[in-house]
Amino acid sequence: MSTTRRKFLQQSGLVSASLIFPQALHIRHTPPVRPLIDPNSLAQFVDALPIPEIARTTEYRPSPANPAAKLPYYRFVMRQVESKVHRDMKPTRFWGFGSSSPGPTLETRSGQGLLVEWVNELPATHFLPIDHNIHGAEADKPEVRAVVHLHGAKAPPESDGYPENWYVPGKSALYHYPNNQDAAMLWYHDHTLGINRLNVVAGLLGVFIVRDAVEDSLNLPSGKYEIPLVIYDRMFDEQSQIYYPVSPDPKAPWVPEFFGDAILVNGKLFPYLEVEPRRYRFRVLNGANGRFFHLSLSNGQTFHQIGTDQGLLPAPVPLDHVLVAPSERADLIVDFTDHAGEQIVVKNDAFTVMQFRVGKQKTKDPSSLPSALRPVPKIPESEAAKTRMLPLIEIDDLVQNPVTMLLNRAHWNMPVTEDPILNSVEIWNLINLTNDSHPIHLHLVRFQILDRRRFEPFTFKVRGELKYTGNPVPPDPNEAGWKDTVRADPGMVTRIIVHFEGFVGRYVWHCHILEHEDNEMMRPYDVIAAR
Ligand SMILES: [Cu+2]
Repeated sequence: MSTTRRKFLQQSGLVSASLIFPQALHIRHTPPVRPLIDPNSLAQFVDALPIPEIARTTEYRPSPANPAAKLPYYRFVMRQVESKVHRDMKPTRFWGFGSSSPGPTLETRSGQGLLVEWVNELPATHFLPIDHNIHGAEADKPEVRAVVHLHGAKAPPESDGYPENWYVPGKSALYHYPNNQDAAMLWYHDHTLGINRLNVVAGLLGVFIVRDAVEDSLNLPSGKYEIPLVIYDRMFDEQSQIYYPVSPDPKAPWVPEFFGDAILVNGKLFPYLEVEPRRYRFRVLNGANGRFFHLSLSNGQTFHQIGTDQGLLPAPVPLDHVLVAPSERADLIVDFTDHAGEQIVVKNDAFTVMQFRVGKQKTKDPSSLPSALRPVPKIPESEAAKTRMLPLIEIDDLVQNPVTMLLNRAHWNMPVTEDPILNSVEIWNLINLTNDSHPIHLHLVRFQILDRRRFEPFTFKVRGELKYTGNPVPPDPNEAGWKDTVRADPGMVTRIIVHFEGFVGRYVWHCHILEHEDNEMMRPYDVIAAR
């Protein structure tokens, strides 16, 4: 069947669904060589949800910023590991940190800097299909390369995991995270130019939590009642090994999106978690390459979102579904108090993700869900020193299959075009001329969403004029906090307002659909010193 994505959309009437859920798009892949495991053939809820261990250290080393001060030093080793995704599957080969994927969780407090030595002890060959046509992944580059970025961190440029700063097995990099930022759930993952999508699918990701006094004062569920849920999709062959699809052209195996049919939570397929009938705090991360999760509970109960990418919202937002784009975080409070003895399934639309088994025994719950969390003062638009017009573009071949995707019409290796001045405020207009929703992420900074507004793409393409066809739509209540990743929906101009704080230097901004990012949907940007 040679249906292209566009024709499929037109035929199926899925255009509007695809605006938010790009997995509704039809993607052209060649069939896998080996048959795949059908997750629906496996028993559900036979494995307990694993919770990544908290990293511990007793070692201190001098701070690069102030050698008189000593900072906790951690050594995280990237290596090939095996783990069972499901009771009835064979062990799966992963690339993890230490002995697991997701790797150990790092926890720290706001203002408590730390050092991580990210060590590459991966094997000499990659087990996923590299496309040597992709910029940065040419055949003369070593096959196995890695560099770690801490997503959401306000880190100096030399510790940000710049995609070209990759290194090979046997090498390491010592990064300094000052953590001068609010409590939030960050996450670390590979960011290597040209093979990022493959290294993350292989398993190079983990959670990093920053805490602060504001969070402490709220009496939220904590300790064993606060649980990270790292959710991503994979495909497995009948040997239980990770399968990553390829295009029909063996010389150019890149595929424009990856959607697996097996949804893993903390590395397990269909896990269950035994909970007490009380409040829990779930720190949800969408760690998928391209899948947007639209999560709900099978009993229809309402839950509350208290935080987003860069920490707490002004107030809890009651929800019965939550949409989480790749790399977005949702900090959720779920109250099981009235559900003793029930079994509640987490659904991703029609699909099963995991199960909560609520105990029958009543327990004390000293935690609270405050009605106000913290102020998030709006940055006034009048403070913006500059407004940038940044089109998101997809370039297709003659049969409308995507060939590459661009930000601001520029390729990775072209000169820097975004160069905000340190401590200045800018408004970025993300003008989406494609049919996909792109989760756009800026390194270093946090930002606020101003609005999204429908426009006429044709007029913009031909005359470069923005002709709006709708009214500005404010961000959803659960987006009305500090963000570092924003859905730029198709046919919309998404406006964000950014205060460029922290450090001068070179960073990147990119689409967090990793197949897009690897294929040119990433640009360097410079924070420059005021003259
Ligand atoms: Cu994208």
